[in-house]
Order: sequence, then C-alpha cells, then structure tokens
Amino acid sequence: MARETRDSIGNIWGERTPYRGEWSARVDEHVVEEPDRWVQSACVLCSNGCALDIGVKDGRIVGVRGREVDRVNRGRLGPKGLHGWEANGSPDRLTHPLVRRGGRLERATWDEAMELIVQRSKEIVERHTGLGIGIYNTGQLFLEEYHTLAVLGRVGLGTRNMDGNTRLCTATAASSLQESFGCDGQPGSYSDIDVTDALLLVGTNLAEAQTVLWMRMLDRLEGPDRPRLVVIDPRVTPTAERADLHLQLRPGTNVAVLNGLQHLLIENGHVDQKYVQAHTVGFEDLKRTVGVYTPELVERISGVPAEKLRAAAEIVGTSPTLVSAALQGVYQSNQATAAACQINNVHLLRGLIGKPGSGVFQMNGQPTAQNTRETGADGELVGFRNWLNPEHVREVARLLNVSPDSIPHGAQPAHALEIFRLAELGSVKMLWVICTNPAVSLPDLARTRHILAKEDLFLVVQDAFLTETAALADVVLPAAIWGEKTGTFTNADRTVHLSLKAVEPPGEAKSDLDIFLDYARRMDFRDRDGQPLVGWHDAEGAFDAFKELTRGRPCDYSGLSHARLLGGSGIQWPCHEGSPDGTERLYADGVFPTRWGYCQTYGHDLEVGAGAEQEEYRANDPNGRARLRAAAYRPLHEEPGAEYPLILTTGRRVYHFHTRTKTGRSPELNAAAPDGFVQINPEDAGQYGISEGDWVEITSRRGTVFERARLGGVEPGTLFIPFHYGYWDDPGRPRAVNELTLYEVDPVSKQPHYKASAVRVRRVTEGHVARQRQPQTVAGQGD
Ligand SMILES: Nc1nc2c(c(=O)[nH]1)N[C@H]1C(S)=C(S)[C@@H](COP(=O)(O)OP(=O)(O)OC[C@H]3O[C@@H](n4cnc5c(=O)[nH]c(N)nc54)[C@H](O)[C@@H]3O)O[C@H]1N2
Ligand SMILES: Nc1nc2c(c(=O)[nH]1)N[C@H]1C(S)=C(S)[C@@H](COP(=O)(O)OP(=O)(O)OC[C@H]3O[C@@H](n4cnc5c(=O)[nH]c(N)nc54)[C@H](O)[C@@H]3O)O[C@H]1N2
Ligand code: SF4
Ligand SMILES: [Mo]
Repeated sequence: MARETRDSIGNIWGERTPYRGEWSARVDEHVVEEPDRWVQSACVLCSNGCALDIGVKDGRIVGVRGREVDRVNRGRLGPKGLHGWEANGSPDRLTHPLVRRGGRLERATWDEAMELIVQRSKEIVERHTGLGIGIYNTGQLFLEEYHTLAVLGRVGLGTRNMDGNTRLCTATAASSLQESFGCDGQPGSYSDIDVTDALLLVGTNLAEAQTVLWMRMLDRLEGPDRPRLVVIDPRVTPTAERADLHLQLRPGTNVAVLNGLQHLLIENGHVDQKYVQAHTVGFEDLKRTVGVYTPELVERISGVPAEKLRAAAEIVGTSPTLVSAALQGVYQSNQATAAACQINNVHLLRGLIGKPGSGVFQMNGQPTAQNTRETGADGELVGFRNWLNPEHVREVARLLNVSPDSIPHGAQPAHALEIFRLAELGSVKMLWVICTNPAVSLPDLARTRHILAKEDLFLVVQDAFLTETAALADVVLPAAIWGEKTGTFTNADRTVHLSLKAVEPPGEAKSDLDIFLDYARRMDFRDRDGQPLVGWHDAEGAFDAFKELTRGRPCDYSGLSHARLLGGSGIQWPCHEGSPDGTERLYADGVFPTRWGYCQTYGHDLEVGAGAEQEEYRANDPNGRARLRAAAYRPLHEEPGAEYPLILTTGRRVYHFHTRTKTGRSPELNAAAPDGFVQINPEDAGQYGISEGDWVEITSRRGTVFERARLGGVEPGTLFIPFHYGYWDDPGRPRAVNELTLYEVDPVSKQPHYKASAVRVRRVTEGHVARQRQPQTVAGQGD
C-alpha cells in the first residue's frame, strides 16, 4: 500500500505553517509498501540533515518518514529526502569488486582486489614514501569512516596528499570561519531563524538547495512579525523571488557589494562600537578599506543600483537581530574567502552573533562535510587543531600513540586540485577516489579525464555505481551506502545525527568503514607499542576513539555516544560534561577561539593567500577577540572579452543531487528534471538569434557543451547551466558543464572557481547536435 503525505515534486515546499517562536511539527512520509519496521536515520542529500526513519519490509527499503521529535526538521522532508532512497534498490548497483585486466573491468573477489591495492600501496610507499599515494575523498561518508581514513592515511601511510571533495564545496566555509573567529564551527543555530528580524542570503539558493531550511524561512516570512529578506544573487532564483530586496550583482563582485554594505553601516552609525571595541580587532583597517566603496562605485563594479544597496544597508543596519547565510555563490566565486569574511564582519560590526535570532551560517553543502573537516580527512588537523602549532601535532601523536614524526606536518597538506596536478606530473602514482565523482564534478573535465585515465596512475574507485570516474579505474570497490551501514554525521548547525543500518547491502558490497578496516589490517599499520594503529572494529568503536581526540577542543564530542543519539532529536556539539545536552550557539560570551595556543589557524593574507607564522601571530595575539578582515575588490580571473563575451555561472536544481547517481535513479525526480539547459537573458538571446528551446553551443577556452535554451532568469551578459548532467545515462552529446570551467582556486581556501567562466554561444541545429559524440562512454560492469 503506497502512501505519500504530500506531492513534493509538484509542490516542493508543501503547505505553509506560519509562525514566530516555535516551529510546529509536520510529518512528511513517502512509502511504496507498508513497512514492517522503522529504523532511525537522517537524510544524506544535503547539509540540512533532516532526521527521518527508514521504512523496511522484507529486508528492503520501502520508504521514509520525517522524525517529528527532531530539532532540525520537525518531521518535514523535501523532494530529495522523500525520493532519493529509491536509488538504494536500483538494479545497476555495483555488487562485486572489479579489476582491470587487458583493458577491461572484470569481476574479482575481495581478496584479489584488496591484495592488489595493498601490494601496490606497499611498493609505492617503499620506493616513494606515502607521498606517492593520493586519497581523494568526500563530504558524504560517516564520521566514523572519515576518522578511520584520516588515521590510516595521515599516520599509517604518512601522506600529505589527502583531501576531500569538500575542497569543491565548503573549504571556504571552513577558511572564513577560521580567518574571522580563529576556528571552524558554525556559530549559529537553526532556532535563530525562528525569532530573527532579518535574513541576509548571499550566493545561496536555499529554496532549491536546502528545501526544508527554506520551509522554515517561508513559514517565518508568512507568519507574524515577519523578517525582512535580502538576497544577493545574479539570478532570479525561487529564493530571490521572495526577497524584499534582491541585489542582482554581476557574478564575481561579492567583495565590492559587501564592502559597500559595510561602508554604509559605518557611515550611517550602525556599528555597535562597544561590541567592536570589546570583542574584535582590525576595525581601523576595515574602515579604511571599505571607505572607498561608495554606493556609486559599487554600482559601477557590480551593476547593483546604488539605492538598492542603500536600502539593503538600512535593513541590515537597523534590524535588532540578523541571520545570514552564504554558500556557493560566495565560496565558488571570485575572492571566495575574502567575500565570506565580509559577511562575518557584518555580524561583528553589529554585535549580532551568539545571541538568539542572530547568527551567521557559512553553510555546508554536502551532508557530512562538517565531519570531513573535524576528523581531518580533508586538509585539516583532527579536532580543529593547527598544523603550524607543534604542540597540537604532538598532542594528536600522543593521543594516537605514535611518534609526532609519523604525521607529516609543518605545512598545509595538498589540496584536491594540487593532488590531481601531482598525479598529472606523475609523483602521485596511486589515487584512491572514495565516494565522489570527479570525472563530472571537477573543473576542466578534459584535463581531469586525462589525469584519471593516465596509464601510469593506479586508480582505485570506491562507489556504489559504475560512475564516469569508476569507468576509468584500475580497481573498483563496491560500497554499501546510507541505509546499509551505521554511523553519525553533523549538519550545518552542528546537529549530530545517528543513522542506523536498515538493510543489507546488495551482493558483496561492503561499508566504507569495513573496507578501511580491512585495508589497515592488511597494511599492518602499528602504533608506538606495536599495537594495531586502527584499534577499533566497528562504527561505535571508531566514534569513541574519535571523541577522545575532540575533548577540550571547540568541536567537543566527548559527551556524545551512539547510545545518547538513539531515540530522540539530534544533538548540537560541543557536548561534554559541562554541557550534556549540547550547545545551541557559539560565542554567546563574546570570546572567540583566537588565542595563539588554541586557534586553528594563524591566518592568511586574503588577497594572495600567504599564511602567517606562529611568531608573527603571537606578537599580536587577538587573544579571544574576533578578527575583522578587510579586502579590496579584485576583478575576475577570466574577464569576458571580445572572443568570449559572456560570463557563465553554474549551480543546482531542486530535483537533483550533484552528478545524479542517486536522484537520476529515482523515476519521479529524474522525470521532473531529465536534462540540462542554458539560461540566457532574452536580450542576449535576441542578439544571437536564439529562441526558447533552441539548441545552443557554449564554448570556453577549455571545451564545448550543447544545451537547450531557456530564456530569462539572468541579467544580460550572464548565462547559467546546472552541473548535474554527465555521461553515465548516455546523452550522446557533450553536456557536462565542467567541460567549460577553469582549473583555478581561491588563494586562501583553494576552492575552485566554478561560478564564473568566460564563454561564447551560438545557435545550432538539432542535426548538428545529433552528430556530436559525448567525450566519455560508460560501459556496463564486466562479469
Ligand atoms: N537540490 C540540490 N540541493 C543541494 C545539492 C544539490 O546538488 N541539489 N547539493 C548540496 C551541496 S553539496 C551544496 S554545496 C549546496 C549548494 O547550494 P547553493 O550554493 O545554494 O547552490 P548553487 O546553485 O551552487 O549556487 C547558489 C547561487 O549562487 C549564485 N551565484 C553565482 N555566482 C555568484 C556570485 O558571484 N555572487 C553571488 N552572490 N551569487 C552567485 C547562483 O546564481 C546560485 O543561485 O547545495 C546542497 N543542496
Ligand atoms: N560546475 C560546477 N561543478 C561543481 C559544483 C558547482 O556548483 N558547479 N559544485 C561542487 C560541489 S559543491 C560539490 S559538493 C561537488 C559534488 O561532486 P561529487 O562528489 O563528485 O558528486 P556526487 O554525485 O555526490 O558523487 C558522490 C559519489 O559517491 C557515491 N556514493 C554515495 N554514497 C556513497 C557511500 O556511502 N560510499 C561510497 N563509497 N560512495 C558513495 C555516489 O554514487 C557518487 O558517485 O561538485 C562540485 N562541482
Ligand atoms: S532539505 Fe536536505 S536533508 Fe532535508 S530532506 Fe531535503 S535533501 Fe534531505
Ligand atoms: Mo557541495
């Protein structure tokens, strides 16, 4: 008996439940058969972390329902949450390991596949040290898996070439929180939305990308004492459509607009001088820098009319409380970290942080991105520690019972694009790609494919499907996914959820945790006393080991356990003896983790990325004050010109998640958004003779794709293409938008610039498109 409490495809955000104060519950449910039992979990299709129960019948997942008790979603779910689980039962799941023999991927046993990987790993470590191995992971595993991977990668293999795809996603969130507040960690809480008087959304299309968080905001916008909404985005998104003020800036001009906003806050006397004096450093420098950004100059740079900026500054400057959020329109755009820090500045200038109704969200995107950062499976040192502080490295070594020399330190580890670059140059000889699909998601795909396909690169891919990336691998390991394994993860407001195994994985697929444990055992990694380096055997053991590494750090998990997370709502870290029920918001006391011995970073020059040394930082220790960080506006890396006159920006649609390996396998979601398109302003379209639905060829310095035209939604000179569509479901033509994007990164966070590439367009015929060949064919798995 199928049951669907609401049509989330037709009516994405459902009926309104207007409020101010406490958000009421509404349980959204979608089952295709009546479950025999419900198993506690949370959704892994964005960083909102909506709690849900998985319905199970006869050992299969048959649906989901939201968890009413949970603080994050109070039972609500969006279209991906209600439908994404259908991919688990897809008939084309990987069910056994594959090994490339004679150019073909063929079926192998786990022993064959793992022995091959272990033998190659040992050879490489012996000849070239651990630096010959690159590990490129994700923002979609569980905390327990990251911790295990981080320990075996950083310490066991001793490689500095390990990063997450979080580099493409929330590296700038982490960097900007570190640069402003001394340490990663979201200051605010979703409960701030319940009472706030104003919302400032910069480069984040929450309506499509965090649908349940948007439901919360919509319910406030339609309730009593509604907050004012300011949206800064170059496109007319469904989020922008609801704004009191939409600042439709040119892509890449965030710093100019945000400097202009701060200029007006200062000019209008809307700075909380007392707060700034007591709790920040850097005001004079900031004041000097933003002083030149008059509304008129900002208009010339960004295209945002001066009166609109003034109106936005009035809202932001006079509202008693303020919640801000930023995401990829900042992090993947020009001057990413510099721009994100300007949003932190706004809150510091107004003293609106750590108070009910006030908080800044340097949002996450992927469901478990926060945990990649906490555990150090990306470039960070576990527990938000500082790579440049030898005492922090020694502490980690002591807790893991290893010599400090066995942890490569003294400099930031290699970032994702650098690891691929090292593989291109040949110094990384084995690349282990886990739970990410770089053959579609990295920039400059021709170059990325070339690297992945290199004869002398031993490529291991761990995934649930034969993706574009897996098709290029030497060894493919079939992974169990969400619903088929147990673990925890942390959302964008620090809420930790437990997700239990509900069903068995298909065929011989294994959880990532079991794969890592098996690898560590076969590699025989040992600690100082000759005991196994990875001393745990299951998810609970991994969690308990990790939490010891967080004790006393800002992301303190010591009061949490799997048992504690069972049954009720998710819990916000820090959670320890002194705060057993978790902590709603950080920095309520106005004290920031910037003290030299405690902070996660000594800071960087926002314009060129050069990092400060310990001595330098110590000499001007902010010692608990936040840092107001100034930056001048700099034009885009690739400005439009005669040959490539338009700026292309890229992003998401509500119905799909990333490269569609899950949502493309849900019939309802895929039918709602079956193919890509290019948004173009009607004026530009007219100039190029393009009508609605026409085929358009879009070319950058790096490649070409073909999409159908959609007129409207962007300003003249700007185009938009969603990045979800690759090659596994055989479109027959080049269409992955990353064929066009550039291999350039932000100087501080090293996050790639997906949000602005210079391109040219022309209308082409259906016949012309039919003659095109897609750049990569993904053949089925061998048997
Ligand atoms: N449906 C859906 N939801 C998702 C995901 C998904 O794939 N699909 N992915 C999840 C993940 S991993 C992430 S990271 C988040 C991303 O969530 P968002 O960041 O909200 O999504 P994007 O569409 O990438 O980009 C947001 C907006 O940035 C705007 N933008 C482009 N250039 C600029 C600029 O220079 N300045 C400003 N101010 N804005 C600009 C774009 O027009 C776009 O509307 O979504 C999460 N949620
Ligand atoms: N042009 C452009 N490019 C972008 C972006 C953009 O806005 N524009 N956004 C960037 C951002 S923010 C992100 S987050 C990335 C996302 O890019 P990717 O990480 O490449 O995207 P996904 O499709 O989520 O890939 C996750 C893979 O993991 C597999 N998987 C799922 N669950 C599990 C599991 O439990 N274990 C294992 N081993 N595998 C699993 C899935 O089948 C899938 O193949 O794309 C980036 N690329
Ligand atoms: S908002 Fe995000 S976490 Fe919540 S149901 Fe939708 S995709 Fe899942
Ligand atoms: Mo992301």
